[in-house]
Amino acid sequence: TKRYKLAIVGGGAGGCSTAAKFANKLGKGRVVVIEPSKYHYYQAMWTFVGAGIEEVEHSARPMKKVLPKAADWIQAGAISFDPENCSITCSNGDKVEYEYLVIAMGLKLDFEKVEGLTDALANDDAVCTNYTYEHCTKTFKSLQNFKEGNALFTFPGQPVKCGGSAQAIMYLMDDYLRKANKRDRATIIFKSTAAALFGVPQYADTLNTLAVDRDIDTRFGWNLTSVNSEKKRGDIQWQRWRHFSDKEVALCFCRRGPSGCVTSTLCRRHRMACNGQCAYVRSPGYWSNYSFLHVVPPMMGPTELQGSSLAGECGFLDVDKFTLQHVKYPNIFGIGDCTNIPTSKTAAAVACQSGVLRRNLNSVMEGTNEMRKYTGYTSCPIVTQEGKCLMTEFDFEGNLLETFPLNQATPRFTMYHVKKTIMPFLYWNMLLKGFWEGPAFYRKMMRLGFGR
Ligand code: FAD
Ligand code: UQ1
Repeated sequence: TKRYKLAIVGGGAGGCSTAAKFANKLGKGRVVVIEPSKYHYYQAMWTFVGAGIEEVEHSARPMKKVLPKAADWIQAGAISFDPENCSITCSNGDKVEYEYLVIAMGLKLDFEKVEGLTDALANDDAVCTNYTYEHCTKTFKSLQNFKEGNALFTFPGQPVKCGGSAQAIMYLMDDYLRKANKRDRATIIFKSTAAALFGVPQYADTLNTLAVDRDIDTRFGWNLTSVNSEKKRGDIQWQRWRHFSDKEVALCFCRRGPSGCVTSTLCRRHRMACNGQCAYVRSPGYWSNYSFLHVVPPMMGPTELQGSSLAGECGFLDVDKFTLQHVKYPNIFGIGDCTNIPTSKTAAAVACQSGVLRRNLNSVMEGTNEMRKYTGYTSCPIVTQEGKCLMTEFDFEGNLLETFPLNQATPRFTMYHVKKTIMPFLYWNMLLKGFWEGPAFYRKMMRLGFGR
């Protein structure tokens, strides 16, 4: 058994930045990071890898290089938690006891939930996903191999990390096919469990217009349940996910047809005039075929938390969404994708949370209990073509928290530059080293201290 002042489970964006903040402060040998992976991944780059714009190797660095030297690293997974006795068992047999614990294990991709998907990803040239290091290079190959037919893009039920990536690769494929003079051979379809392209109306509006302009068909309320890659051109099965209430479809923009919402082209003029039916999509059956299929796998809370007193109902770490402190155990905090904080799961959210966590964990260690509150800040950059990006930024309520003094609801080259060049630098050199706690300071500065 090893004893530490602070144990951190996970060395991803959240774990690594937290370790950097506390390792020097608490001193050598007092902080441990429990993390099984040999490499740390900058996942936000995978969208570009899938589109053939970046090299996959640039998204990985050895874990040893990114974790702070002053912290110990146990290269193993945490397999069980005993929060009553402040101890953790690791997959290599080590037992760790802690005074304080930060859980930053990320989330699990649940490929098995879609029947046949694992097999199709391994064996069908037309099926791909940008959501793992191993698969994202295949996306570009599938794209290059595409000849004609349906190009389908899925979006599973929530929670989904960086939901914008599901459509970014679609816009990049559209762009690629146009440049290759092949766009007229493709029917591009976004088939989503959600009710709209985005949960924030200002951004959804831009994306809807864009989908109309670029002849992209959007179908809401559908969930991919199985992929049959044995058949020649592939068959996939869908499940009616759910019908949406009037309130939900207020965000959704109608496809006008003779009976309201049955045609497959979005109507720009009527997009606000939804009569509450537009989640009902006419379907020739529950099966469709594909010549290209980009899947966003279903996601779930870390398996090691399931059934423990740490997880909430949905299987994610049960923390207070404002303070990031565990609801039952005051010496435990959570950060990032593994938590049940109701905001869009992104590295941008992790950055902002890391500042709140630093202050609040310090307060608890010092016994002052002065707690800062997380606003829910998150940012999801949606690349809309090579050279253009929509930089979304918002809080728990969907209020905009935009950094730049421009209209961010317009896709811009400057924002593409931010996503492509500035973000990797910020991620590796600032966030992981504990120096980047989100753009709040710059946002306020740009507004000369006025506004949110
Ligand atoms: P992760 O960074 O995933 O780290 C979790 C760590 O926990 C991993 O290192 C893992 O090995 C470790 N772990 C797992 N199980 C255990 C265990 N049992 N014990 C110990 N350790 C364990 N975010 C943005 O802000 N902007 C973007 O543009 C963006 N684009 C994205 C594009 C794609 C394709 C994807 C997949 C994600 C994107 N994201 C983006 C989301 C972002 O990558 C995540 O939200 C972020 O990495 C979350 O950080 P985390 O620390 O919670 O989890
Ligand atoms: C961000 O802070 C961040 O973490 C480093 C990302 O991860 C890659 C992001 O994608 C974004 C958009 C932010 C937010 C920062 C700004 C300046 C909008």
